[in-house]
Amino acid sequence: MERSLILVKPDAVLNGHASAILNRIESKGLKLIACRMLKMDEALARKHYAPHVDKPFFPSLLTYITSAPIVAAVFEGDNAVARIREIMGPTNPANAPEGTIRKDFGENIERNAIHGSDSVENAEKEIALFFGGYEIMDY
Ligand code: IDP
Ligand code: MG
Repeated sequence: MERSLILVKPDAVLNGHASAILNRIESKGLKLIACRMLKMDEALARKHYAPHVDKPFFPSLLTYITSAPIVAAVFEGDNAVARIREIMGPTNPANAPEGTIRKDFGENIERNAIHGSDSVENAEKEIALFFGGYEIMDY
């Protein structure tokens, strides 16, 4: 069964939308199999966003993503990666369709409420990064 990692980002946690965002995914039939709350530090952010470290927006992204707690979760289901990307909407909330998480909870292209893995391969890497040494449920 396919798995995907999501992060409820600092803006959404600060605005009190963490459980609403998890519910958007759970209510579409994806199974919650791991969940933890943490504050990302710079080292974790640099690993998670490795493809973006040389981009002009990275310094701002680093400040933002380490600024407040996040909720990390793993969901499981058929086509979990693609289905969650669809439920999230595109990177920029301004371009996101009605009813997507980023449309309803995102503030701007940076503070866009949620991260979701973009491929099965990256999902496995991201799950190892956030849940290495933590329990993932089988039920
Ligand atoms: P994704 O989260 O939709 O996969 P990516 O291109 O992988 O988008 O970018 C990772 C994160 O970096 C975005 O979710 C957003 O928080 C931030 N980001 C991406 N592009 C920009 C930008 O042009 N300006 C500011 N922040 C950005
Ligand atoms: Mg991405």
